[in-house]
Amino acid sequence: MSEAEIKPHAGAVKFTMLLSGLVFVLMMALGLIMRAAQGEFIELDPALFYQILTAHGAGMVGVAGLSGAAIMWYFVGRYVQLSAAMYWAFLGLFLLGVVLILSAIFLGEFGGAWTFLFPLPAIAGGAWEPWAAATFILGYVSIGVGFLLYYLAIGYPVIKRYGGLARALGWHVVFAGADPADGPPPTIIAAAAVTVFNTLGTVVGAAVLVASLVHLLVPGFAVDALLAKNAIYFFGHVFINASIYMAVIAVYEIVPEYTGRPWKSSRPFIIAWSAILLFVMAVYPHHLQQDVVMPGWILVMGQVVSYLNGVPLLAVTAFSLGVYLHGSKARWDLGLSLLVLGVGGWSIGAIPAIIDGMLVVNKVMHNTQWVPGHFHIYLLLGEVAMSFGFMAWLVRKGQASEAGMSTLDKATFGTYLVGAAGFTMVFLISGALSVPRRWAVHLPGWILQDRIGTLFAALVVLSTLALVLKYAVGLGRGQRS
Ligand code: HEM
Ligand SMILES: [Cu+2]
Repeated sequence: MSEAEIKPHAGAVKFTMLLSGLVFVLMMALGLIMRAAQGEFIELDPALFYQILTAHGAGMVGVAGLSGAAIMWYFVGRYVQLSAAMYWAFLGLFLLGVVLILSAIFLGEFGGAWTFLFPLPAIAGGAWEPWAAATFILGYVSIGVGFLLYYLAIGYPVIKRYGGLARALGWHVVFAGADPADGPPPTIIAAAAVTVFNTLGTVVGAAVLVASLVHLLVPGFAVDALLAKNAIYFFGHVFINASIYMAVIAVYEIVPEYTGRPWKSSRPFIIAWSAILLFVMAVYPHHLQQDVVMPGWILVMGQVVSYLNGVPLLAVTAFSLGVYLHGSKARWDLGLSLLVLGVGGWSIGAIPAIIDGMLVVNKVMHNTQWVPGHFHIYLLLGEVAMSFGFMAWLVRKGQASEAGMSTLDKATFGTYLVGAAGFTMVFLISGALSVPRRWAVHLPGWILQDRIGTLFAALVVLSTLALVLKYAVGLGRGQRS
């Protein structure tokens, strides 16, 4: 499909990315406020801290999903005809969900965290009314329905065009000996895999949301708390990982413009994506390793799959990226730098995640800041970096190979890198020193680290603001021919 044919989608995607960029900055500002409050730079009512924590968690996970979805839409649109109406329906439901969630938190004072862990929304101890929790849950339902429409809008034309789901995943190449050249492009393989696992994740999420909602309205309606926790973490783990797996498509599509070497659907690539499809779902019990009532084999599976989970990621994406870049004449600009940073940060962030997935470590680390430490690495230095890399590429001047990097670009990139690396390292160090996560008020001995973390966070907010401004100015100027 030619560039001209995807133009109508490009407008919707560019608008979504502008929205995402603004929400990223806004939610980062909320994060900065929380960190500054922990460090006693400012005073914050603990009730408000938990509302902000809820808004930051739900908002960030949501906008990571949104930006990832926009990226995947943009590139899948290169291969199949997509329905613009479906995209707007998705975006409309998403925004409706945002309004409901923000009302629940800031009007209804809901502070039960983005994980809405059962039965917390219903037993608020007077902190919020049941309607606030119900509104929060309805907001999630709206976003969930939006995502189901989105995956339908991608899955149906992909399956039709490539002759079935198995072929879209490239299985005829691996199992039936077809030539890899006859396989689908990397974007389609990734899109097919994400469509399968995130549809399953969203459906499981919807089921536990509805059960929680009924429980709120009819308190006599009993839900098995352990089952609900399994469902919530299956959904939460799969959803946030899907955001990165969608965003990485930008790497497959854009990096070849710089290196002049197309990203190939080799057999290892196809096998790795099928492995991801299984692992991303099988690994979720690493969130339940403190639940001693869980069957032992499930927890052991969570640990073992945690090890395996990193392999396709590193082998396929990080290693191939290195090979494609090595010895190529790629000229570095802001877009390429951020995309490469995204893959690097994602891979590095997997290491503390694997460590936390080990039962013996999890016993002592799980409710410490080690956890926000590891996931802020692969989100800030992973998904977010990829999203801003895609945005920088969208508004680049001239051909990818001609652009280069201005002094301002270098300063912005450097500040973001130092800020995000420092901010996440401080979380990891605090976690290793057993500072608990999700505490509004910190003990005197933790304040120094909190303050250092706050300063690094300020660098992240500043440089992200610069990235959004550059993108907005670039959009205003009208894009490349
Ligand atoms: C300047 C950037 C950021 C700052 C300053 C920041 C700050 C924070 C802080 C202070 C917490 C609470 C830590 C604790 O438990 O003690 C937190 C939690 C969290 N952050 Fe961020 N963050 C930033 C960026 C992001 C990004 C980019 C994402 C995702 C795309 C994200 C997702 C989350 C999530 C999911 C939580 C967990 C909420 C919970 O425990 O319920 N953050 N963040
Ligand atoms: Cu997980």
